[in-house]
Amino acid sequence: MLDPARSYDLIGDVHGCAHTLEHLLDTLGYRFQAGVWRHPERIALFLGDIIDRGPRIREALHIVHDMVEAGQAHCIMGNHEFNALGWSTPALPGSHKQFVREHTPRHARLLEETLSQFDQHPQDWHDFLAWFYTMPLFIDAGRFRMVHACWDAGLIEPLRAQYSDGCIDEHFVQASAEPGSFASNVFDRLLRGTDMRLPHGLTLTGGDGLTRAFFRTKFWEDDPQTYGDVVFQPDALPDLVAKTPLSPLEKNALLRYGIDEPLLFVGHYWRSGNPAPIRPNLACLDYSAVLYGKLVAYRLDQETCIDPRKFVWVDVERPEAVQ
Ligand SMILES: [Mn+2]
Repeated sequence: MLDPARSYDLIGDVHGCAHTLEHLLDTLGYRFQAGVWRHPERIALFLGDIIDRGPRIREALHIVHDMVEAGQAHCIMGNHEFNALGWSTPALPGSHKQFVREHTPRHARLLEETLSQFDQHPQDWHDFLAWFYTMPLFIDAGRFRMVHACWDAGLIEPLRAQYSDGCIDEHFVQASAEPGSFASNVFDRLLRGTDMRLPHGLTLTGGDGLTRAFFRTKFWEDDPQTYGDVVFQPDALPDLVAKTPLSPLEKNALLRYGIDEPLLFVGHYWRSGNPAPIRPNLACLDYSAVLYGKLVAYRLDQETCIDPRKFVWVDVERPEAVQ
C-alpha cells in the first residue's frame, strides 16, 4: 500500500482543529493547490480521530478526505470514527440493542459536536460515514507501522487474514456490538489500547469529566512491577494504587511491543509536554491539540530509529474557536 522509498509526515489526532491542521501543513511545506493540500515530494499519514470535540470538524474532514482522494495522504481509523459508525449502524436483530453503539447520554455527548456541525449537512455526513469504511484499522509499511492506539499482532494477523487491506465493513461493525467477539476485541485493542481495571472497585474521573473504572496501560514495558509502572494516561493514579504490585497474572496479560520490531506510530493518548519518542521504535503523536495542546507531526525519511529532532508541531492558540 505504501512505497517504502517515500518520505512521509505522520500526523496525530486532529479532532476538528482544522485551522491548526492548515497551520501544521503549511509549516511542513504543504501548499493549497487546486483545492487540495499537497507537498512536492511527501505524503501525509493521519493516525485517525479527525472528528469530535473541536470547532471545525466538517472542515477538518474535508481537508483530510480531499488529500486522501488526491493521493496526497492516507488516513487510518480512530476510535471516534469507529464510534460514529457504531452510532449510525442498526444493531443485528435479537441483540437487545437498537444501534451498535447505543444512544446513551454519554455516547451522545462524545459525538454531539460532530452531529451539530453536520446538522445542516446531512448528505455530507452520510458521505463521510461511507468514507470511514475506507480507513484501514492499521497500516503495515514494512519498515514502519501505524495504528491508532495499540499494535497487537495476535489480533492484527487474523484481522489481516479476513480483511487484507485492514478496512472493515458493516458486518464487522455490527459484530463489534457483542462484547468478547473478535470484532469487539479488535476495536477495543487496536483503537482504544490496553487497559486494566482499578483495584478495589475504585473509579477515576478524568480531565475530560468522564468517570472510568479502568486506566490505560503501556503496551511495551518489558518488566513492570507496579500499577504505576504501566499507567499511560494524563490522569495520575492515586498514590496507593500506583504502588500496588502487579500480580503474575496481570503481568502475563500485558502486551510487550518489542524494541526490535519496526517503527510504530500511534495517536490517541492525550500526551502533554514536548513531543519525543517513547522508545527508539515507538512514538505517540497525540498531544491534545483540541485541549490547547499541540498538533504534532513526525517527519519520517529512511531512518531506522525515531529521531527526537524530527517532531514538528503547532501550539494550539486558545481558543481555536474564535480565530
Ligand atoms: Mn483516540
